[in-house]
Amino acid sequence: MLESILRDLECSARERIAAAKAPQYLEAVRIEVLGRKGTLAQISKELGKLPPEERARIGKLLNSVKQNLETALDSKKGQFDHEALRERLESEWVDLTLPAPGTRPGALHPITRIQTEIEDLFISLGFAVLDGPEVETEYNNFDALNIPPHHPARDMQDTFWLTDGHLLRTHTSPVQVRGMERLGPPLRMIAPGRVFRNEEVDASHEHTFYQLEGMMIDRDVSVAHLIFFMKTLLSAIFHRDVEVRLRPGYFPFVEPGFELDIKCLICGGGGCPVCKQSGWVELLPCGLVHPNVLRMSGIDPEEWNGFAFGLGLTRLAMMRYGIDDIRLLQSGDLRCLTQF
Ligand code: FA5
Repeated sequence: MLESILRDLECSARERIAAAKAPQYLEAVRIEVLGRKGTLAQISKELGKLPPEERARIGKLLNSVKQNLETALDSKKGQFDHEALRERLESEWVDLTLPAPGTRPGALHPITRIQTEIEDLFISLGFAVLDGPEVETEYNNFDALNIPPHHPARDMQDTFWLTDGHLLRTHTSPVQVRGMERLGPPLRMIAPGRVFRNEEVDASHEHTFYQLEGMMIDRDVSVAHLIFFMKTLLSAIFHRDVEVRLRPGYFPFVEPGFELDIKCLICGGGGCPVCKQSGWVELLPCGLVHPNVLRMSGIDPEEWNGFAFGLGLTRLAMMRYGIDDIRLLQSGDLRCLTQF
């Protein structure tokens, strides 16, 4: 009688274990069948009433049912644990090769974009793109450009001097000197780069900004060539007609010298802090290269002449993109930069 009860018990408990959908069902079976007050515990109380051989046989059977059910419970629990782990791994799986959520792809800085466009244009016109150091000699930055010591033109460009007598270049014009000395005539070159001036910062003046120097040395170069290249440059940048004015400008390294101004595209010429209420922005000083400058770089001015210009690249970026404060361009403020 106890034997068939035990076998039925094992059978039905096994069925319940096999059918369990969650760990709590297993726990219910464990308490009900194997617990201290469970069915097996109650059956084992009945053992004492049996004759000795029967007691030993049923006792053995009871132990084996208990062990079988414990094994079945453990194995089913193992299945649940495995399943839970798999689900967790699936839900927490991270593909480390994917871009992090919320990051935006980078883009070229507006100044870099304009610089690249101008480089492409001048390369297509047969110009070389030259580079020069930001820490320059006094000779290349001033003397070789016909600005000897104590020349008043030095005051036009407040200079950051280094303790060893070098300086942070105040313009990209020293790259002209390097180009003439290294490559000689005929020469077509541009030189974009960062320059530094110890001056008060406002909406249109930075202490660190970008220029793009240009120079062409050949035979019989005239102001007409200069104007042609400047017009080609501006229409390639603005893709539309922009109003410009050419007025005499003084730079010791050119003769004649000009200032090419552009009608302020921030205010349309009405007056604003960028153009200092004048309606015009100084953008592109230029002129025919002074014979002294050619001579100092070992070029015979009787045979060669040329033009040079020094474009304010940072200001050009302001005009092109309608940026009304130069300080925004190098502020690193993503609210500004992500608009381009
Ligand atoms: C020069 O630097 C000359 N080397 C340019 C030149 C080259 C003239 C070759 C003739 C022949 P200037 O100091 O004017 O010139 O500066 C040139 C341009 O740089 C200006 O027209 C302006 O657009 C820009 N610029 C000058 N100062 C600043 C500043 N503080 N912040 C931003 N842009 C400036």
